[in-house]
Amino acid sequence: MGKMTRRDFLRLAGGVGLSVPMAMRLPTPLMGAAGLSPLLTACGGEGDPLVSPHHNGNGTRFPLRLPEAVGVGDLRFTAAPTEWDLGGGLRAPVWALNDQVPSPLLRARRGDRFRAVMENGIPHDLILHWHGLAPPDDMDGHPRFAVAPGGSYRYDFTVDDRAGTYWYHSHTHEHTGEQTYRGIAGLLLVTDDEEEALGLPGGHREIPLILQDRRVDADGIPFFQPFGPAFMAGYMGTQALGNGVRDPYLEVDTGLYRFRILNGSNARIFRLGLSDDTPFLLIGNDGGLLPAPRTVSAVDIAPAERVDLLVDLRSHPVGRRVMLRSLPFTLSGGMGFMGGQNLQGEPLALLELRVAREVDDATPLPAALPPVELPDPERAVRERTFRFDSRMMNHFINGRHFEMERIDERVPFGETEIWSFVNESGLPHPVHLHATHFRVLSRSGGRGRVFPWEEGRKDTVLMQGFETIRVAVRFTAHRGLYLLHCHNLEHEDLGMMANILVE
Ligand SMILES: [Cu+2]
Repeated sequence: MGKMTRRDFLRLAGGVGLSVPMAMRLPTPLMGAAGLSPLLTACGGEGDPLVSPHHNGNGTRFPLRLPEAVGVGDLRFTAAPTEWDLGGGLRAPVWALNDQVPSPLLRARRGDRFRAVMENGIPHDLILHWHGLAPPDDMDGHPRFAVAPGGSYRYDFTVDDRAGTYWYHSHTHEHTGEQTYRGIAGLLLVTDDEEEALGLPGGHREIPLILQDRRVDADGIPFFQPFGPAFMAGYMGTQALGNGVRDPYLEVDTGLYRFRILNGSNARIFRLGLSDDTPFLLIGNDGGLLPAPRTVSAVDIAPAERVDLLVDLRSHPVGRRVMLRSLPFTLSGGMGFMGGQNLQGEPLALLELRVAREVDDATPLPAALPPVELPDPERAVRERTFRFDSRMMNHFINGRHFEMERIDERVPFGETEIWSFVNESGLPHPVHLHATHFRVLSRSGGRGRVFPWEEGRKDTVLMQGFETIRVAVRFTAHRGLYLLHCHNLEHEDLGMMANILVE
């Protein structure tokens, strides 16, 4: 099984007119199921598989899976190719941890010791990253620690992170997109005393939800075969998955629900809204609870971003069906096409809520949230600028591709700095920083404002076309080599990533 090198990737990136021998270079025990025809069709033939009979909720829906959570004291993850039921017995080839898609739902308390062994049974190198946590650098999943097929990696660190909706996924250089897409990604929920004291909805009214899009063939089977435009816009499809289930529904009662939502897509941005205009009470994002709850009718969530939403269904009649949708939107800067179609911003039905039982639920809405410790821009001692540029299927930070051993920035531990992320193209980039959270100060150009879901602490911020985003940053957890990168996984895999040495 050949490892796809950067050169292969670039050759694929020239993929208009992709030949069969080239396509056969794709890594794949999974190739058989998807076959070559969807790829070839997508490259200009008739019957574009993007127009799938499975998308947008016109047909049968399938029950959302809500897996039991597991603790983090003694985990063993076995990564391996397997099959997964997408709903209704439609079995798809995946790469999974412990035969589960998404990967096992983890729950930790602040202060827990996190111990895990990852055994690599997929035909690629592999390493796992705990997205949003700030562990020591050799525990963070930097791609320099990726292990070969048959190898294993041991994690042992203390979860010293604020309560929040974190997640984990593959971070193998040049393969993050493919491995995450094929199934290696899961949620990691952290709680602490502060959060518990709020009495937020729990039990069956706390819904961990990973939203993803998939490109599927005529049988509804997802496949990962990026070609030309996907290396610019990122890899997108029109089949929505919720917790690994296609076109899911959830039976709910007339209560107050907490949805802890991750956009686990490679490239697609969702604008979340409910079909009957029930508002969201936004209480959290990437960095845990917000400084204050905010009522919003829609929330934008880019790949790797998370939102924590309360949805009050107490006045909904039994029998009502409400669709969580991605609403249509237009990108600032205007680019999102794939294969000639503009998928970014296309509407998508994500999860249908079916009100099935009437109950009395007296759970109070939180009037206030605990204070959030944030870096103070008044105390900044330095400014840095990171220019994100995309040209000819290539993606750069400050004019450079990622190199495993090159240190791109040296940042003093504990000092507050102002960083500017500058987008020099029309492509959207969700910018992600490891090892700490930042505070979004301003956005100029493009949408020109900071949104309610960007208050508090963030580890990923969406920078649309030609926007500049200023953030305050301070590393306070560990010294070591960490990463700043675009979380459009195709951009990341094509080198839009930089090494940050905290010293
Ligand atoms: Cu990007």
